[in-house]
Amino acid sequence: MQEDVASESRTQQELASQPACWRRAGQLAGAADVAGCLPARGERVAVAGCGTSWFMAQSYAAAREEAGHGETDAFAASEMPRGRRYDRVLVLSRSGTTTEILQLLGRLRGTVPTVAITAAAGTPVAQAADEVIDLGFADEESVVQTRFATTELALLRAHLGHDPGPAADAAERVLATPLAPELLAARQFTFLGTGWTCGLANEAALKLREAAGMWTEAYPAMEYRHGPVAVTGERSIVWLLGTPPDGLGAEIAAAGGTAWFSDEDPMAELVRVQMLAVAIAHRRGLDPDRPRNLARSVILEVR
Ligand code: F1P
Repeated sequence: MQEDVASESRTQQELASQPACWRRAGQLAGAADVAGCLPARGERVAVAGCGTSWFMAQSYAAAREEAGHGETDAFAASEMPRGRRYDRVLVLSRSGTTTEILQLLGRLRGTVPTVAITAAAGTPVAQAADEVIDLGFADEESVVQTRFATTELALLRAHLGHDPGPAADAAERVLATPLAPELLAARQFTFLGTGWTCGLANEAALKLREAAGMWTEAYPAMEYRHGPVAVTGERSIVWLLGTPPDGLGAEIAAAGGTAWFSDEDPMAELVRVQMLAVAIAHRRGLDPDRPRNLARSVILEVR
C-alpha cells in the first residue's frame, strides 16, 4: 500500500523515465552541434553547478580525467576560484535561473568560452553563457532533481566514449526490483564512491536528505575508515557505488552496519537510491513532490 502511494508521485514518475532519457542522451552526444560545444580532448576545463548539479559536475570532472581527456576541476558555482586559467567553463543548471550560476557567468564573460547545459533554454542562463545545450526533453516538474541530472551526466559521459545503453538496461532492472526491507528500515546511510562515483555518492546522500529528510553522509570510499565509520551501527547502511576497496565489507559488519554492494552500474544504483528516497518519504508521511524547505531553483535577492 505504501509503495502504491509512492508510485503515484511526480518524482517517482520522472525517475522511472531515466533509462529512455539516457538512451536519448547517448544519441545526442554524437550530434555535431552538441559535440562541438563540449570540451575537446586536451582542453583544461572547469565545471560548476549548485546542489545536484555540483555533484554531477564532480562526477563528470573525474570521469573526464579518468578517460584521459584533460584536467577538469569541479566547483560549487559560489566557490570557483578567481584567476585560474581554463580553456572552457561548463555550467550545469536545470532551471537556468540559479543566482550563483548567473553571477559566475557574468564574472567570466569575455574571459573564457562558457557553455551551459540546461533544461530551460529560454532562461537567463542562455543569455549569460556563450553556448547552450538544451536538454529540455529531460526537464522535470519535481523540485528534487532525478532525470535531468542523470541525463546530463549520461550525455557528458557518452561524449567521453561511455555508451549509456548498459546503464539504462541496468536501471530498468533496478526499477523492476522491489526495494530490500533492510534499506527501507534503515536509520542512517553512508554513501561511498571512488573516482567518478564520488559525485554519485554525494548525490545519493543529497537525494535521501532532500526527499525524505534522512541522515545521510558521503565520502570517497577510502575515507570511510578515517572517521565516518564512527557513526555506523545498528540499522546503518553503508552503500558503495562502484567497486568496494578490499576488506571494507568486513569492517562495516564489524562496526555493526550493513554493507550494500551491488554489481549493477553505479548510475542504476543511484536510481535505486532515488526510488528509496521516494518510498521512505511516504513512510515518514512526507510528500516527495513537496520537499521541506526547498524550491525548484534558488533565486537570491542580489543587493
Ligand atoms: C540546483 C538546485 C537543486 C536542488 C534545489 C535547488 O538547481 O540546487 O539541485 O535540488 O532544488 O536547486 P539548478 O541550478 O540545477 O536549477
